Amino acid sequence: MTGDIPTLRHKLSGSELLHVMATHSPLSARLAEEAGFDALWASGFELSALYGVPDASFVSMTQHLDMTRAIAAQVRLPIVADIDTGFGNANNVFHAIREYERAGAAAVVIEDKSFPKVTSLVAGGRQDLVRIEEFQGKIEAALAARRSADFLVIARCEALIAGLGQQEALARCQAYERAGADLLLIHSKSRTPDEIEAFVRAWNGKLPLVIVPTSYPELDAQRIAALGGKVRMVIYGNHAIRAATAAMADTFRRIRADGGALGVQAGIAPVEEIFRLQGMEDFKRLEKKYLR
Ligand code: SPV
Ligand code: MG
Repeated sequence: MTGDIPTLRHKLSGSELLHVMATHSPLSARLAEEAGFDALWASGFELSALYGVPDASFVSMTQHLDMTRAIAAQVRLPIVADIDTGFGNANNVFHAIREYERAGAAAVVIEDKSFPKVTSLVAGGRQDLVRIEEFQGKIEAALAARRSADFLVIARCEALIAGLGQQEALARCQAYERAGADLLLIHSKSRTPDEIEAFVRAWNGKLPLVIVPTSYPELDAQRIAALGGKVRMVIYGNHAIRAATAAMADTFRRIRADGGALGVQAGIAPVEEIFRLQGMEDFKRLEKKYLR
C-alpha cells in the first residue's frame, strides 16, 4: 500500500479479476474511476486517436508521459502505462521506466514488436516481432530500472497477433517469465474467444495473464472465471475513445440537422456536471477564502 491507496500489486494479491479501463485524459480517467474500475490503461491507441494519427509509434514518449502524469495527478487508481515497444531498444526501456515510475504509473506494458510498431487490431497490419533474447533484455532492463518492487513490468506477447500460432506464443511467454516479468499480456485479434481461451488453457507457467478482449467481447468476467483464475486482469483497450467518438459524432450530426442545440440538450452532460468534474467547488471555496 502507498498511503491509503492500494498498489496494483496489492490489488493483484486478492483473487478478484481486475477490470482496467482505457483512458486518454484526466477527464476520461476520472469517469472510469467513478464507474468503479480497479485501474486505468493509459492507452497508446487512444492517445494516437485523440491526435488523429495512426497508433504506429507516431506519438512520442513525451506526449504519452505527459498524459500519464496528468492522469496520475487527478485520480487515485493505479495506472497501467502502455509503453508500446519501449520507444527503442533496452536502453530506451531503462530510461522510459525511470520516467514512467516518476510520473506516477503503477505498471508498464512492453510489447515484443519491433519499433516502429503498427497497431495490433488493424487488418493486414505489419506485425514484426523482435527476437526472444532481445525482448528478454528489455524486460531485464525494465526490472533493473524500477525503484520500487511494487512497480510492475508486464510483458506483452504479440505472437498470436502476428499469426505465429500458439506454440510460438507459449514459448515466448515462457521466455518472458524466465526473464522476470511480473505478468504476461497475451493479445489476439480473433473474432471469437477461442484462440485466447485455448492459449489460457495451455498456459502452464506461474505468471498471471492479462487479456484485452476488444475483438471478442463475449469473453466477459463470468467466462474468464471459467478459465480457472489464470487471467487476473482484463483491459478494455479502447472503449473510452470509441464511446466519446460515437457520442460526439451523434451530437454534432443532430445539431447540424436540427439547425440548433435544443434537441441534444437532454442527452448531453449538463454544464454543471463538467464544473463538478473540473473541481469548480474547490475553486470557489479557495477563492472565497483567499481572494481579498
Ligand atoms: C492500446 O490501447 O493502445 C493497446 C491495445 O495497445 S490494442 O489497441 O488492442 O493493441
Ligand atoms: Mg497500445
